[in-house]
Amino acid sequence: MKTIFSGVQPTGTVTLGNYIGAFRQFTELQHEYNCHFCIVDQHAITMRQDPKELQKTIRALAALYVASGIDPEKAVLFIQSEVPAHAQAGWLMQSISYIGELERMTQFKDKSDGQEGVSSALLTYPPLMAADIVLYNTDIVPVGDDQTQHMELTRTLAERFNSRYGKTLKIPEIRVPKTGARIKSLQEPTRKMSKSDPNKKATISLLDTPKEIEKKLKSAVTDSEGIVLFDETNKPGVSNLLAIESAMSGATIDEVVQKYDGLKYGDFKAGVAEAVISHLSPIQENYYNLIESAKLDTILDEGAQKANIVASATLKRMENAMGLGRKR
Ligand code: ATP
Ligand code: LTN
Repeated sequence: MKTIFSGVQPTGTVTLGNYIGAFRQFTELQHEYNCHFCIVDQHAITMRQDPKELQKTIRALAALYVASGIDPEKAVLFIQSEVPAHAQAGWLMQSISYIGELERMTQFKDKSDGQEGVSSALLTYPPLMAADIVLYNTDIVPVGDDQTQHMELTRTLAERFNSRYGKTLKIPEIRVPKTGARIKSLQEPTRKMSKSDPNKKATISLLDTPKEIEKKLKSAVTDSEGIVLFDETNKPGVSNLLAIESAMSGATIDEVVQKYDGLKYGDFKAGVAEAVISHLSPIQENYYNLIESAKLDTILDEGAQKANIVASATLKRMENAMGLGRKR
């Protein structure tokens, strides 16, 4: 059976973009693959976080993974910082990364642009991500398409490791969803919807109430044409809403376009809101049942234990290959 690894940062409430680009794939894949899903809290601290808030966000993210359909009997769900091999292997991957290639990462450029006191961990984020992935002998990494560049670097680093130290690591492949790989901001539909966007009107969170969802979609930026058509270049706002409804209802984009043929944007937005609300309501119900439960802790404890076994074995192989410590 092939192995899957993916991670989501606990940096805010999971958005519809994360759900459509990542979570939705995870729940489908868990039936066919040996899956590992991680709450990458060590990645989150590459930007400044409030410790109390971070702890809450980690738990909420864990609950949302399970509420969206991750079955702990089928997939290993765990918190990155509870498996020490990640930080250790991250250091090893840093030692084979070049500063120049890290500085070229667009996520680094975007997140450091205009900031004072940029953390050095923001620069060395990709070798940690590469470590996350190779530790589980991962074949496939399901992510949204904003992670393409990081995945290319992950492959480069794994190949570099193997060519320097002998074949030790598996070279992973990226998997992006056919539709919904990049859900856009509701306010600036040329930018991606992002958990950490300070403008709350731009994102729909998985925990938004029906009223909030209706309101945000009503004020979503579209265009002045008044025709519901899929054209990402000329009609990014409308196309984004079409992609959202298609992901929520399971209908194809063409079917959704047909549904709104001849209708006004007001009706279109109300229809999209209805599709989002009915898709999210069972997830929200599961979430509120789980968030305070001891069951969630058991899932995370067991997940960390299982992850530790695989990850520490790979770490040992990496250290041996590099000649660290004494031969074991
Ligand atoms: P942040 O705002 O803190 O950078 P984020 O919203 O970009 O967070 P991540 O934790 O970086 O979210 O990503 C989690 C997963 O969601 C990744 O697989 C990523 O590719 C995917 N993803 C993030 N944003 C979108 C989006 N707008 N559309 C589709 N997939 C997305
Ligand atoms: N960089 C990713 C989060 C992430 C990840 C990973 C995704 C960290 N480690 C390993 C897949 C596999 C992001 O910003 N979305």
